[in-house]
Amino acid sequence: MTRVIVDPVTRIEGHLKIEVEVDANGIVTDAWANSTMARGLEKLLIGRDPRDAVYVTERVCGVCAGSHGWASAMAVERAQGTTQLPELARLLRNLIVSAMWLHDKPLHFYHLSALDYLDVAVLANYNGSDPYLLKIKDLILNNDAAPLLPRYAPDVYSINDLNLVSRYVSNYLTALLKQAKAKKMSALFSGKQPHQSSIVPGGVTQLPTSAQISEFRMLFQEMVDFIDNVYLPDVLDLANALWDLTSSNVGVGYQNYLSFGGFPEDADGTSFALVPGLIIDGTLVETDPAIIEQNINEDVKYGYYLDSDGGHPFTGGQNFDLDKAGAYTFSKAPRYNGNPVEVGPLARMMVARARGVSHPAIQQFNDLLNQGMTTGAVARHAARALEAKMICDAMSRWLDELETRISQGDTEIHDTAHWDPPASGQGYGLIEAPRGALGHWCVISDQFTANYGMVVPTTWNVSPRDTNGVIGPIEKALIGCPVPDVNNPNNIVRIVRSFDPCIACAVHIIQPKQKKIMHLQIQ
Ligand code: NFE
Repeated sequence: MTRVIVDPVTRIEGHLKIEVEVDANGIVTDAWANSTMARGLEKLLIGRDPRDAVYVTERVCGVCAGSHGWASAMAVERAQGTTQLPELARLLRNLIVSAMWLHDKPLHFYHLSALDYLDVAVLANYNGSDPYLLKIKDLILNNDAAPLLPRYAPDVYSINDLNLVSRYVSNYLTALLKQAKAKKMSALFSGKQPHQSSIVPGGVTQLPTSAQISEFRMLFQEMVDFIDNVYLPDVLDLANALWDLTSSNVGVGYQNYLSFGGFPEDADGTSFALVPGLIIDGTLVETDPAIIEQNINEDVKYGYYLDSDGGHPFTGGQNFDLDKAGAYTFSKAPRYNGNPVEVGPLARMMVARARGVSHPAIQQFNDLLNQGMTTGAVARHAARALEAKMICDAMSRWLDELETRISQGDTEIHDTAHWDPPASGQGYGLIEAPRGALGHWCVISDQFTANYGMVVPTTWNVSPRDTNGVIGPIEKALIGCPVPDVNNPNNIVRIVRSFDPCIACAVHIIQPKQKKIMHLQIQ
């Protein structure tokens, strides 16, 4: 048995340490996911006005900030007893947040994971005329090409075809420019990005002008062209090139998948562009988010928390026990009725399939499964990319509807009756963030926040063992992973990054007076 440690897992958000045991045949037999930061963010909210939570929780992350703001606004709205919003508010929330999904998806593929599969050093032989690729060739020849070069030596799965590598690296650079455009789309309707300032309890604060809508539409069209003609073909061609990787079961995890439902399609938020549902052991067992919510608990046996911090998110806490015996991570272990559950694009795709949702992207995903693609690392990339098509189609509809409503004289973007929180009560907000199911839980007492809970997508995926010894989804996906060379555990980082973990979201940190909480040794 050999212990292999990857610490930190780079090219993700935040600090994650992965530890695995590899047997004599080069196969992973056990795994531990260790989130090396703590999140004290919820504590900041206690004693504050519940409406502050929209803007405080957004600061958890620079990528899915609007999703947190929205979940937080929903929690306060539900505490008021409403899920009804003005139609324009629904459409604008959908567009503000979905534009950030268009920013997020290429970011993950090109900048956080495609390089896992490429031998970028072959660009030293580049003979074309693209000035950017020539610049990168220069950097490679001068040994100065980080972060483009992979962390570990290329292996049998690494693509070293010069044409393919040139294409992906060139599009890596293009994607940087496109991301800025997607972010601008979101900022046009929300004041600014990455931390939007329009979504508040009761609706949104900004009705866009016709000039802003036109600019949004123009940028949207550019993003659709990029997704159709560059991003999607790049992801699917990579998936095909890596068919061996898929058929060898690399990264297949639990067949448990959860979606809370994303982007409401009606005013009371009961039908969704991305449908809700829960699959356990491959079977769809529930479709009602309100029932799913009641059966979520966080286990803290292996997290650095007081035992009393576990349980349902309405009653959980954030009190650290850094000397707890057996603990190895700052992540709690969310469970549905005791089951670890994968969340994210693959989970949404599996739920949509199980619910019989009809869309060409789902059909294409089905075709890939029928051709033998397993639900592992490459399937997560394929699902994430194909979902972009579903989002673009929905955005096109929302944009048309927004323009039609405004042209008919509708200006109602906020319901002031739902601005003031109740003196006491509690509510939850469940949505889909890019990385999966996101929930906020808010308890209000004497007009102020008495407790606040956030169970974010990465907390589900990166969760540790629970009281029953059941390992978390990423830990599970690592079991069986081939590691032919323990000094170059490429497949481990490929699997982990296919989940697109964001540790900043999962386990944020506060360091009062810069007091050192942990010392990290970079290996
Ligand atoms: Ni920091 Fe996030 C998303 C949320 S994390 S990116 O998507 O919520 O899991």
